[in-house]
Amino acid sequence: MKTALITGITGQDGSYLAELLLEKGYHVHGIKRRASSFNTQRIDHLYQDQHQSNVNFTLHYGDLTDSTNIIRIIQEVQPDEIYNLGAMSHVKVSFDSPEYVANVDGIGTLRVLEAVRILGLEKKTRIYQASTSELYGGMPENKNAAGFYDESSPFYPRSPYGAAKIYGFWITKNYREAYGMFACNGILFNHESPRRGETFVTRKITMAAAAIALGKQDCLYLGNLDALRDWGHAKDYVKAMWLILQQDKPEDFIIATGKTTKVRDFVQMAFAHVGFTLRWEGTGVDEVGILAGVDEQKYFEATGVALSTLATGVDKFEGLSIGTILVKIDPAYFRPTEVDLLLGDPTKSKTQLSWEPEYDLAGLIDDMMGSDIKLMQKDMHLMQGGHEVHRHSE
Ligand code: NDP
Ligand code: GDR
Repeated sequence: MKTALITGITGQDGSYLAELLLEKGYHVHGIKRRASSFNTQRIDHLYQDQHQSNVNFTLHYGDLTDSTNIIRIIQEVQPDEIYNLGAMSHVKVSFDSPEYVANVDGIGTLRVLEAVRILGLEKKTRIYQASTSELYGGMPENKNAAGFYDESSPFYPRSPYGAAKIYGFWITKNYREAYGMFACNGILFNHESPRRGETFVTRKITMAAAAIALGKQDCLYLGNLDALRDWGHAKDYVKAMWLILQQDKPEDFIIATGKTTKVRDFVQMAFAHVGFTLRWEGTGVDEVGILAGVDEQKYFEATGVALSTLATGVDKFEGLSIGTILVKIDPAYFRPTEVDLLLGDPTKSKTQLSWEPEYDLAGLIDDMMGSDIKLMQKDMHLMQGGHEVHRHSE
């Protein structure tokens, strides 16, 4: 049985990767942070009582800012593979706590690599480092002739997060070259899922579209609608992480779909899932998305609710009718420096890893919307039963 250690196991990717490795027969160890309330919702279904026999899922308390704890856990676990996914991963928030992000996302990577070296595990333990398309910074002049970022495109990070992750990238490459370690960077472009954190733009949109369609929220406030992202599904991307560590020699790989979409169009597609068409009016901070039409059949298929009155202007839900403003701009979501466009070239991963994603953008949005409609309906049942449910759209 192979043994893997995942930092960031409580996050979106950590949870899918843990499922994948368990399916493959690994003993999966994960590092979780101590928090004042539970932060293990994404992996609670994997929990195992450690007193049982045949345990193959084990959690350890720890933090990437604490070398002593990283060394101790790696010594105890003696992992064949380490997936370093732990990070403060929100680009906008990294402008608020840049030093912390440098410590966790940058130096945290060094702590993992150095622990493996200190423990003499350089030849045993393979290391995957969660690198990111944010390294490219969306600089147009750095795209290749075909208009993509590829493994040889220059980096130009545009946030404290990107700057911290570039250190993680280079120190991983350096430990590979200096000490012959099997340490690889996966340069992953944006990937999303029903488990995506609620403050990333895709999840914020799908939760809001579901809540608005069910009459539970009035309006969705967003920042830059013109940003372009290469969005894939996290379930597909964790398969690539595993493949990267199964190769004969350590290398860095881009994982991307090779297609890019504007935030505005993602909004349109999410609302289309519930049969809503949006019309955009105004420019800049005054741009708004207005409800222009409703396909009742699609609404019924998505929500199970027959909506015979909304399209004729008789409000099914208070305040929601054709012409209602559903999307507004809040400049608070603008970033001091923005990454305008990301588009990755997955040729190397497709040819060398034989990696093929199962989801396209439409499939990803269906998955997220289906899940968020169920979530909102569950909230509404609880509220009808007299329970308090609080969700805030940050
Ligand atoms: P999430 O934000 O969902 O998860 C981050 C994980 O890191 C959580 O488990 C979090 O713990 C943990 N973590 C945060 N701070 C620390 C710390 N100080 N010590 C130990 N663990 C910590 O991110 P994703 O799952 O989306 O991403 C996984 C990795 O991939 C991250 O490194 C991210 O930067 C990178 N990445 C993500 C992409 C994406 O599109 N999703 C694209 C490219 C790279 P807790 O649950 O307690 O907060
Ligand atoms: P990103 O993801 O910064 O690409 O980083 P995010 O979903 O936060 O933003 C994508 C784009 O949408 C624009 N945007 C908004 N973003 C948020 N969060 N909230 C809003 O209201 C909003 N309105 C518009 C942003 O300006 C941006 O252009 C993600 C993270 O997972 C990183 O950890 C990872 O490394 C990169 O993807 C690849």
